[in-house]
Amino acid sequence: MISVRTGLGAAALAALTAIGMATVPTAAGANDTGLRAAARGTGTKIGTAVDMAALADDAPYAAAVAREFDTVTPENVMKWEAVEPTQGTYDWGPADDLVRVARRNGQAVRGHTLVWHSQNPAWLTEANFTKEQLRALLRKHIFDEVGHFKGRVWAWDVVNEALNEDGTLRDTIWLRALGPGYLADAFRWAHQADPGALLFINDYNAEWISPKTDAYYALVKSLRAQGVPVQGYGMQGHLGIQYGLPGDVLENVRRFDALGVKTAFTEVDVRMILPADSTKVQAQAEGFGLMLRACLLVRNCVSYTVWGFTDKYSWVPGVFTGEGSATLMDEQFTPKPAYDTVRETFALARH
Ligand code: 9MR
Repeated sequence: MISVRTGLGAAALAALTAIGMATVPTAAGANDTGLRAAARGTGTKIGTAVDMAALADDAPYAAAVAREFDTVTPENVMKWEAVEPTQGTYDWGPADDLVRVARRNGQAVRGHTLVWHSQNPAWLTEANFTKEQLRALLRKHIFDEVGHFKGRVWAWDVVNEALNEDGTLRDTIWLRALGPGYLADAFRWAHQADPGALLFINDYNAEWISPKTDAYYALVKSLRAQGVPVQGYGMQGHLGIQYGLPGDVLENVRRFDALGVKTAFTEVDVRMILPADSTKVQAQAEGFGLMLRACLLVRNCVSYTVWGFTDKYSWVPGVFTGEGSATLMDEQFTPKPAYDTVRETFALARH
């Protein structure tokens, strides 16, 4: 399953570089190959977040998950509030279902996420526990969850969204209880629980060069220098075309790549202010394309994951009022230009 990038051929590199900001022409006819086929041989897996209710109830959705993607990420069912809603009582059911489906489909699983400030169980509060107890709880959570899925999860988002926009550490229950050492501890515990899993740190607004990504880069560098088992860093990739598309994604990814860490785009979607029109949809395709191109142009970008592939189940309209159309396919699963861009960009990188 796990392929190692051996470097793009010179022709593929030249082709990718020459595309610049333009989108790739759409191939005529139906998508008889799909994204999964297009990504084969590039060293980069194509993935999606999966909505478990949709997977169970919507057959065309489930078929598309199997056809189009090499990896799956549980959109919600591996988060702490989902796996331990009552303290001491685990519910692994939905997450186990996803792992089973992935196995049947020959897909790798990206585990998401172990340490976060959000979607924690209601019982997990600072009022209920001392700092020492919180440290013990975090350690137990990581050992229990990573241990439960040992050998079945390819890569974990160990720590999610640890940074503020100004590059300081986010003030969370974990920073307050454990201090900044919680980052190294979390990775060490996860590595002990499953030495075979790839361990990622993950964040949003991480795609372009900024105070946040300068700090992100410095953090990854310093953790690695201390021997902390951080094998990769994630760029979530939630863009909105109304803000303009970042022109320095490749430059940013390259500096991390030079540290010898793996890159993953982990939650890509490109939203717009509704209603969508053909200009916006074209800009969206460029957004998907520029992130994938940056991924394919560095040595070690192991996966490019979209945060859902159809507008039918996207998180975006529920959170950003008046925005949407953020994914590769509309609500009827009709591919948009972004789908073709992703497919053709992968196809150019095959070697
Ligand atoms: O897509 C997820 C949505 O269904 C949840 O309600 C939400 C809760 O915070 O989390 C969403 O996924 C987030 C991911 O876990 C971390 N990065 C941002 C994603 C979008 O909010």
